[in-house]
Amino acid sequence: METIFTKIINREIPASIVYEDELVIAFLDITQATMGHTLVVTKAPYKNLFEVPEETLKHLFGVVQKLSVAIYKAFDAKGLNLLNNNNETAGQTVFHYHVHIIPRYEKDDLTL
Ligand code: DGP
Repeated sequence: METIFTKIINREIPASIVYEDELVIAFLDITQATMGHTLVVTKAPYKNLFEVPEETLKHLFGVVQKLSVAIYKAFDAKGLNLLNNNNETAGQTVFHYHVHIIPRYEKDDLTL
């Protein structure tokens, strides 16, 4: 099923894309829970963790690590959260697999 993230992948709606390869894409989250908040998304529209093939997940987490290091340094963050919500019960709102990279700053007042 087509999601808002598929529209970003297909360049049907704009996003600040920071990385892309054949399997994944990364762009700034529209909410910017903190400065630099980024989503790493599978290009295929898997709904959640339970649907993602292991090889794709391994690749995605390699990208998550590299981007986390780059974002941490670029924004001079003091900490960093990775977050992945699976299903509505767990707070998922876009049903297209993604991992949040959320840089943390002193006194940023974010509660996860
Ligand atoms: P989750 O609740 O884990 O499913 O997170 C979905 C995130 O997607 C949420 O933090 C807001 C973000 N988001 C929703 N629509 C858009 C959009 O059109 N563009 C961008 N860049 N982010 C979006």
